[in-house]
Amino acid sequence: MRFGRGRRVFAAAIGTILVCASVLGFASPAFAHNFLVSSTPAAGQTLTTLPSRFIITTNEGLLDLSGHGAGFAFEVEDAQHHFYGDGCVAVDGPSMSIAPSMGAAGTYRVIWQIVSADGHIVSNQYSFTWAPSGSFTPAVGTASPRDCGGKSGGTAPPDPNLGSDAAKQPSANLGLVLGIGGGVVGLGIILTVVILLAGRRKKPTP
Ligand SMILES: [Cu+2]
Repeated sequence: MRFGRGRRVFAAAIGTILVCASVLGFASPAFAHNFLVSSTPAAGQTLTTLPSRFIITTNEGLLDLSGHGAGFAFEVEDAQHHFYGDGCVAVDGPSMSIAPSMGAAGTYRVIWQIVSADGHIVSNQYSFTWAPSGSFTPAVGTASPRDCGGKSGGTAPPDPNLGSDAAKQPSANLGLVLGIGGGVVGLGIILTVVILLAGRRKKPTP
């Protein structure tokens, strides 16, 4: 059976679209990382009293495979680089929280790390101001952040439901996403050329 040039081009285009769609469709869930929706204390907030918990809330359920926050971290650091709290992270649905502990009034930084729904680790940080109203006894900070006796922090255990590569990947950045997107487009172009050349070669010689 012989295809006309128009049909070959059409077939090549359809093939390219199918390949790109399948690769993109497979790759995109790997980049659906949880993102911060709200927090206590909030970024830039001036905190005057201690809430019952410090909380980081993300857009969807977190992946706490160990059941005790392995891979999760919620560090509170003062301007002198002292850390507060025991580092024991409680994970509940889209949120993680710690028992609050604060030192003297001043500027503080929260450094947080979560395990996304897809098994990837995402981390970020923000600052807030601590200005306790009334009487407050400052806690004593530690030189390095506590990790709840080794239970929290570190890397997340690999998810048996995920491919081993996916579970070990660090958080994706825009460069990686663009790189893969570029690779997919490049693959599509190569595939189109190959199909067109193959079609041309099959042409019977006069
Ligand atoms: Cu991911």
